[in-house]
Amino acid sequence: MVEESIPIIELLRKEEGPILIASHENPDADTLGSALALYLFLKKKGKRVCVGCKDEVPHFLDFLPGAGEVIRLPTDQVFSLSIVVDASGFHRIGAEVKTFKRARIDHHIGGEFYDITDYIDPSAPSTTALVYKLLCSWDRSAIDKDIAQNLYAGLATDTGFFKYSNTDARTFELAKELVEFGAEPHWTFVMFAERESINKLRLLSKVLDTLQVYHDGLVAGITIFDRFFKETGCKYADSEGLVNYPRSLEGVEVAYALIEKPDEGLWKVSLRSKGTVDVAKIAESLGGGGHKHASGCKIKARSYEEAVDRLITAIREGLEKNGLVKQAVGQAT
Ligand SMILES: [Mn+2]
Repeated sequence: MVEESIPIIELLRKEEGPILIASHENPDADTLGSALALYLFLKKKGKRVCVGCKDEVPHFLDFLPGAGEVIRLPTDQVFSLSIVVDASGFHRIGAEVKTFKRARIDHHIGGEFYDITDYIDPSAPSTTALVYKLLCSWDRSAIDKDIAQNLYAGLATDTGFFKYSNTDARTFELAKELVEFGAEPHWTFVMFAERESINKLRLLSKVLDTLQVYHDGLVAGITIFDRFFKETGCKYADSEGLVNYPRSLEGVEVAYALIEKPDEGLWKVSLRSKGTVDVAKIAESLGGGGHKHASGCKIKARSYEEAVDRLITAIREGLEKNGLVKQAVGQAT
């Protein structure tokens, strides 16, 4: 294997001041797995390092090695260098970070750039895949079971447990190496798939009742009203992954989940594509972003009807671009 030079390694090697590794808000396994793996590695290298997240570590991620060491953001501490992982920029941390230098490690297209030391590769299946490359180039011998487990969790979940279109031979090669370092595939799956609470299943039941289908079954979506959380005792983090239910319908090209956030006066949207339609472009047209097959945005609207209307209009434009539906008569081109 040819070792590529990764500039952020030199930056980290020289860094003597306190370092913060930050996940994005409402963390998933890729952002938190990346942050924890890098944090555990840097600790071994004798660095002064913290791992931070705006939110409390959610139940579904509490098994990640080192999860108990995550500090809540914001904090009064001033950092010399802060790195945001698996996010398009520092705004995705959702909390203020006091820092002299900033850097980003990510596999999203676009986003903010802070310095040439940013390590961004949209072809990577997960951010943990990039962190793994970074750690291998720096010091393979310092990768242990806990680090590998964090990296594997991000890789497994960002590929839908090796089912999504970002899964290829390199993904399995990477998974194999992480398993050789001690990551446990079965245990990881059990931790993610077989620890649901009764509250979460009650939430699912309410959410499935909201299923809507548009454009002859090409589009399907669900809505998670804020009252559902109150009625079931669920938290916002429990909405993670629910978009996969409308996605599972036969014939669907674009699936969405619309989540009411009355505290912010907006609706949060998760979009998924089964392959043809680029949902990153749809999200971008609404001020968001993401990948071709998974993206998100926020819609400011006074009512549910207005939010759905704007979302379905944007999705329709995406379908038109791919020739899946005819352009409406009289519509501007
Ligand atoms: Mn990711």
